[in-house]
Amino acid sequence: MKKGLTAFLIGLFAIFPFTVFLSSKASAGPMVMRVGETHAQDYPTTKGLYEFARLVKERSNGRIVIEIYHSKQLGEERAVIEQVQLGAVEMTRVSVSAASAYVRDLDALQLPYLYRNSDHMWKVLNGPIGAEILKKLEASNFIGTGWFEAGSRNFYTKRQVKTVSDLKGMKIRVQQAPLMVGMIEALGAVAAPLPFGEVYSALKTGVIDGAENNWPSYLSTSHYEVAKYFIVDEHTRVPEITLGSKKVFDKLSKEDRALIIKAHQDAVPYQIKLWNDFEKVAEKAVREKGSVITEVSPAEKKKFMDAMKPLYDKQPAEILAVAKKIREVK
Ligand code: BDP
Repeated sequence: MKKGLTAFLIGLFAIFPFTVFLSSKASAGPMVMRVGETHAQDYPTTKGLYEFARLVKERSNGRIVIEIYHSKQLGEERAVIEQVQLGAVEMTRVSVSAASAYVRDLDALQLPYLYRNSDHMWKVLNGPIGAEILKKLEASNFIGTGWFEAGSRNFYTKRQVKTVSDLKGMKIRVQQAPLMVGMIEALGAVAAPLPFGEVYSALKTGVIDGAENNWPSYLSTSHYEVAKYFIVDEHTRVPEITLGSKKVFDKLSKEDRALIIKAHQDAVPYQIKLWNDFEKVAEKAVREKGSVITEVSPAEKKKFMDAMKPLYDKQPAEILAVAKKIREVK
């Protein structure tokens, strides 16, 4: 018995330093930050995140590792945003629309027919207006680490839409964001705010008559199979945003925080390039697969724009003030 105890104690002392070594090694291991992403692994936005992760790893000498959970592995956007807000998930890349349900200041960046083109949007995002809006996210427990390109959005439907009045009474899926619901109502259509992953079956079963998105998403989700009429009305340009959890970021050193934000910024030109290339590929692909594409004349586009006026009229003064500043950016 005594012998046994001695052997046990010797054994314990023998492994003690080893366990201490192991546990100290574990705490000195890389800091892992998970990023939720709704799109597939090969989608341009997901590839932008991989570039961001590569830069973070390289610049932190492997101390910070960004892991990308693509294809909704962590859940639909709204659910992951809530996890990030609570600090249960470190980061997520979402559409500004999805995030706007939590931070209404973001509405100023997604109003219909706001930007002249992508360059104009990037001047705004990279300038003081973008910086100020990122700062405002902190009050809601988010750290905005940066933006990505997502082109412009268009309607696609199960029966052909050629004019703005054809949309009247149609049930159209939008993102779960008050501004987007308002946009559909301004067109005299019925808004169906649904998670992204539910749109295919809702179109297929006829629960909705249409949806709206950019060319890449129309292709990647196979929505073109169940809503073959696409109208190039370009009603809104909604940037993507990567959100970090303030609870998590507050534990980082100032330097590491800056390193992450800079790495995201430096991944942007790569993501934009991939985006622009894939937008063309996606457009060509859906045309070849039989989608019927309706171009919009300048006169008809003006009607789309005019239809959005009641939506603008409903916006709070602060949002309209930012929209005005955005329009003034040359
Ligand atoms: C895509 C965005 C994605 C959104 C989706 C949607 O990249 O983040 O979830 O639209 O409509 O363009 O929900």
